Amino acid sequence: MLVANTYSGHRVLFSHHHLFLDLMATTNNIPDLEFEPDVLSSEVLRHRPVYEGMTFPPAVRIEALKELKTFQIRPDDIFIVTFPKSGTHWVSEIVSLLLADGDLERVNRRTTLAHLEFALIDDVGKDGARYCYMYKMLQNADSPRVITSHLPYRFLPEQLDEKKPKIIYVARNPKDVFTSWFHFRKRDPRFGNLPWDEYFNGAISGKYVYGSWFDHVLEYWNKREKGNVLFVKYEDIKMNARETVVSVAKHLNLTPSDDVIDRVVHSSSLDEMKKMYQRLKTDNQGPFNNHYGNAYGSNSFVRKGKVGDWKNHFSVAENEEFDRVFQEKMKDSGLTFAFE
Ligand code: PPS
Repeated sequence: MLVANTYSGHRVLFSHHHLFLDLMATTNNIPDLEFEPDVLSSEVLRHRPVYEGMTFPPAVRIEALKELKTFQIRPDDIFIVTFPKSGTHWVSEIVSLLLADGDLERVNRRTTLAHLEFALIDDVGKDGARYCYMYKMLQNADSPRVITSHLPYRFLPEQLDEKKPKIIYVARNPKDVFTSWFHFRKRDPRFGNLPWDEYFNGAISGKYVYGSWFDHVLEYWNKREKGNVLFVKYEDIKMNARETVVSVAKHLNLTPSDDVIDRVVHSSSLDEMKKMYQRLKTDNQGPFNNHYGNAYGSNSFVRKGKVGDWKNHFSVAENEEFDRVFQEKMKDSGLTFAFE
């Protein structure tokens, strides 16, 4: 087995997000990195795999999706599941801060840097890139593991039903999800410069990775009555972060003091998270911290953080079309969102 700190000097990258991770700094406390002996060609790395009717980012390999079904769940695992751009990093930070009693210095972001289904890939785009699966690293991680994923439920490990770990599903109004994603994609040259209107048509028809926003969100919405699933809305955190922090803590059977709650609310605000990612980059902390700093610049996962940014992109006609589709797909679900 090859351990992380034998890779000093290598550059490792998440191909989906095109994230460069320097493995130069100390790599203490990081689960073992076990790179596969075979290599990936640049062709594979451009390819978006399709599995059981769904398209995935290049860093998600079909064999991993198959193996994931038997991933061993621990009852104290905490899953954060989202459709992309819905607040994954925000809620990961809230959960991680709660686990660290609100102490920023003690926060463990090791397992939240990527999604369960992703592979770390070195030298993306070059023939001979090697890969190592996130879920294999998670197998060795300390408990409690905070595990993030964009997977629809049917792709998640089978043991979820039996072990019933806590799941937090984060949903965001889809107009802002697509707007956020549009900006994120713009930073990745492999997507080309897709103009907004073309992007909009693909997004509304569920053409991109992880499929239809509507299907994704409704699947988890319909599981919300199950005791282990907490359904959280991005806009609710924006409106009243404290209330969300309290309900997340309750869901995780944590009993933080008022002081801890205050610190969690403070440190998970947009401005504080921006500072935190910038600091991680400046401090050149281990690879898992550098993920944040090096991915598309220091503010990769903290951009505007607003409700209603879609208004800067949607035309009147697009908005009407979107509202029609939204009404149709969501009718009878009882699920509503704040759009501004
Ligand atoms: S990813 O790539 O799917 O994991 O992205 P994800 O983390 O789910 O979503 C990124 C968006 O979440 C916003 N964000 C926040 N908003 C408010 N407060 C805080 N603290 C916060 N942290 C992240 C981030 O800015 C992205 O949204 P946009 O609209 O692009 O700003």
